[in-house]
Amino acid sequence: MVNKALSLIGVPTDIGAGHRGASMGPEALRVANLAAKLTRRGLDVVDRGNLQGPLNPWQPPVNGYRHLPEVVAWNQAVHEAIYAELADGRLPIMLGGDHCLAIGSISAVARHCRDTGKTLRVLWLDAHADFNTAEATPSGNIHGMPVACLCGNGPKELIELGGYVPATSPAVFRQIGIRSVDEGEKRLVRESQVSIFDMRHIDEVGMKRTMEEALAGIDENTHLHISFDVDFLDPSIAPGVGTTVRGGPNYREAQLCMEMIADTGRVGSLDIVELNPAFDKKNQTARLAVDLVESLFGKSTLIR
Ligand SMILES: [Mn+2]
Repeated sequence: MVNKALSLIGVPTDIGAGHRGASMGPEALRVANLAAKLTRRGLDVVDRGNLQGPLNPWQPPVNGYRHLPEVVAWNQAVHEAIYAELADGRLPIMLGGDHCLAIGSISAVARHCRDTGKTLRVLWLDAHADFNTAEATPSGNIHGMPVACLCGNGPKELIELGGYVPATSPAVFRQIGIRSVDEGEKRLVRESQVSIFDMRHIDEVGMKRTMEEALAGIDENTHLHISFDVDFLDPSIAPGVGTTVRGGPNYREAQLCMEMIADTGRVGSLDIVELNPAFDKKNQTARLAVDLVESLFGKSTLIR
């Protein structure tokens, strides 16, 4: 049975991204009525407002990282906020913000799982593997590095953020929808043996079997964290992201993905990241994200 007490936490920053604008994501999700739509599903939703942190100084990389001190500050705030909600028995939904913020959120979820003896499983819905390092990154943008950092491969300040190194391991991740991996990153992904269901896999076996595989082994002790990068979706339906990559899941595939996750009843925390209203058309991508999140919390055509 999924936790019915939800807390929305806005994190208005694009500090780890290569384009400005994801800082407007939390407000776009609110404008698209996220809280009211979840409340209508019978959930107890509290909007905690926005976290605060440093402005984006828009500087070039230093030693392979852009804005590292600012990324650390934002992620510390995220870690504390998410950990507090989980400790309070609530289900946190982080409204990003760019994907570097998953370092703070997932390190907090991993810490909560250690506290409570739960088994963590992370579903990483994304066009990108986000497994870059300072050596492999073409840009220095830390939103391309969160999975590596969470697995202990990154700058000390970020890998130590949750007080436990590494915060988690490649074995907890299932990456779905991947279709853009940088050259150096390909080797890192392979060496880590992180489980990736790329678009070719989805093309070959379909979304249904892909999700059965990604969800295999989940039991009543599993804490399921969903890290939903909106660029997971095909850009024809979701133009409001900074880094579009064509050939993503279509509307029906995305719905099936969310519905099958909902069916497990094990969702314990969620990130919604990389929504960029500066690239969107009349907030359509925010509305689509809200629609999919409703399905993630059990909206379906029929009573099942
Ligand atoms: Mn991402």
